Amino acid sequence: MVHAEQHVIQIMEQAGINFLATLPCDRTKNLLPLVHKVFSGIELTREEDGLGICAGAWLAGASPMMIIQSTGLGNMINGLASLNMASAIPIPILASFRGIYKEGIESQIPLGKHLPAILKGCGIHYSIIDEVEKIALLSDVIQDAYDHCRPHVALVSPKVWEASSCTAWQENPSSAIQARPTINIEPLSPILAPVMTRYEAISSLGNLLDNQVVVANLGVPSKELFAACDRPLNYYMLGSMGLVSSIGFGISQVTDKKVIVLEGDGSILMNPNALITIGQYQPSNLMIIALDNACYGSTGSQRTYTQNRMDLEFFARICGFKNSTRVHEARELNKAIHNFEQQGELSFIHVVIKPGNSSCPNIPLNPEDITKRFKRCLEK
Ligand SMILES: Cc1ncc(C[n+]2csc(CCOP(=O)(O)OP(=O)(O)O)c2C)c(N)n1
Repeated sequence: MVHAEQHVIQIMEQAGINFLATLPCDRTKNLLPLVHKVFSGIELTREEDGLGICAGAWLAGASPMMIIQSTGLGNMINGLASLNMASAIPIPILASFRGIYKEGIESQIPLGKHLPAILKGCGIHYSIIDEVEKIALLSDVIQDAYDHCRPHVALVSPKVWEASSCTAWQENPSSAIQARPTINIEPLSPILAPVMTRYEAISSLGNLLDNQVVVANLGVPSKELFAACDRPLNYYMLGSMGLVSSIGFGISQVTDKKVIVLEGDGSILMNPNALITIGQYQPSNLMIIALDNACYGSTGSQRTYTQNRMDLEFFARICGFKNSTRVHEARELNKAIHNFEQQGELSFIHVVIKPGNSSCPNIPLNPEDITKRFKRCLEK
């Protein structure tokens, strides 16, 4: 007899899924080891991060899907709306629907009870799979997400797995009992007073770009990149603050091209999970350029914590970016990028810059057009 878990895998295979992002729920603990054997993918540390990673993978030509706990949807609403819906990026999501069926954890109940109404209110499509006989609906969920380039959530009740005799999770003993490697950090160079503006740093990139992908942080950084050197291989992020490195990472998992991410300090501090996950996977074609003006430059230059104690290069190092450097001038920045081109190793460049925005106009393209133009060019 085919378990519910095997049935889900068959549906995913038939639908052409080839990239996965997951975060565990107790109720999917038998499904997870099985799907990770069949599909390549990423084990997440926060669900919203998965939206960025899957969006990047899709932009580069993959067919991603997410498997999460329904509580994670609470962490994803902004990403679903301002990235997937605004830019017409598909994502089918299997969410283990907690808080509604034989729930033993009281804290699951308030969100679970209201989740369908929350999704409906946000215009996010969902389907409820509350019986094992309804698993085939997952196929429609995946097809709808891809046909209409939008998110579609399958809320899968714990009842669906109840009768399954699958015990896959027990076959995977945790390796946590083994000794773990210690991380030694070499002393880092000092953070000096900034001399360059963000626009000067971004403009200096222009001459170095050939067929690399560039993904730019939301707000003024995207506008400045557009003004300095617009090209179809630039992806301008217009919402989903914190997901720029996640998108770049997702792209790097599917393309052989070099991927450059223009990060911001506020953005990294909003989603440090992105660097944590990237450090685990060590994509050799990814470079993150962190443009650190120690403030939320795009919204009025309110200070961020990089002004004091929070050293982004140090943080990147402990996340696993062995190849990192700190620069203050355009000449050093260009040299660091050149080194990345030569070495082909996961890299992090901490660029210490002055606050201040140039007076660039808005990008005259809507999110959907930016997405279409970029995807077409990347898939060529
Ligand atoms: C979830 C969310 N919170 C707040 C904002 C408002 N916002 C837009 S850009 C931005 C500042 C980004 O700062 P940083 O990443 O350091 O880039 P900078 O503009 O300084 O280059 C903020 C707070 C938002 N768009 N989304």
